[in-house]
Amino acid sequence: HQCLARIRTALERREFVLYYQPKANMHTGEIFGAEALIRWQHPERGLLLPNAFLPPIEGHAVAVELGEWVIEAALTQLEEWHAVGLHISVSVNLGAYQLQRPDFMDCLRTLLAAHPRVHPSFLELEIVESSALQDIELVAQVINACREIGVQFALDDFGTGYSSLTYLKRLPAASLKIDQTFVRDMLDDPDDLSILEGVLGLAKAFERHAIAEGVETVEHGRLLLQLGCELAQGYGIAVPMPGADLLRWVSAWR
Ligand code: G
Ligand code: G
Ligand code: MN
Ligand code: NA
Repeated sequence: HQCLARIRTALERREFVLYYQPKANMHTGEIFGAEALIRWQHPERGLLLPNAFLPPIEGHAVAVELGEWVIEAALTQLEEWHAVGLHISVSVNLGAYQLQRPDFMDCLRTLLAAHPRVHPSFLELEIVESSALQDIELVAQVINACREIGVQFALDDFGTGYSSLTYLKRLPAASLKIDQTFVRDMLDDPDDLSILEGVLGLAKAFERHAIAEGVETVEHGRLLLQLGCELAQGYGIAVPMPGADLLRWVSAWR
């Protein structure tokens, strides 16, 4: 549990930062949002990716504190961007555990109230779909409560969890993020292309937005547009970058 204490110290020392990966509408060229991705600027080990420090703290109180810090930091960044005329939305990744805590809505409302200049509709919460949801009904209630105040939801890594279709059916999330594994190989692998087409059909039938992740090349983008998928995120558009770089990047885009 040295690890848990070290994370808490890192929070106090402000060693965490959010990187942002732009999301584009490939049809209009608009940058409509960005996904916040946490990094740890570790004084000895350098910039650490979430897989290096999130899994060991999952389910511990400090993970909740870190999750709250992420939402707080994203709202602060939104406030700054909106003040300079960059009216994009930000999505943050939420562990299933955090979402199912009884005080989650209170906590979210408190964070939003501290940032009155940001309309809640600019905040989106991504549920990492591969993490098991203990109580789907509770999560559905949380999504509905969020919808009432304007906060959006997306099912992340859609298609890779063991109960994607149940989640699609039971959770009223506005968007599906198509997992990058399907997108990456769709040009060469007919199975992945079929899955992609199937997910796009489901998104349409259930009236959800579909956003393709892992769009790495122009060819990927072109095929996605042919299939009717306009929204995309991936290295082919931009890699995740510090918040301070994003405004400049958006100005130079196209
Ligand atoms: O940015 P990167 O590719 O290293 O992210 C790896 C994984 O970490 C992704 O699956 C992403 O969902 C997750 N992740 C990134 N930032 C956060 C965060 O702030 N909170 C949680 N719970 N997961 C995150
Ligand atoms: O939350 P999620 O699991 O979707 O996190 C997205 C992760 O994928 C981030 O760690 C991000 O750095 C990474 N990523 C984003 N775009 C691309 C891409 O085009 N290719 C690959 N290989 N990884 C990407
Ligand atoms: Mn995500
Ligand atoms: Na994802």
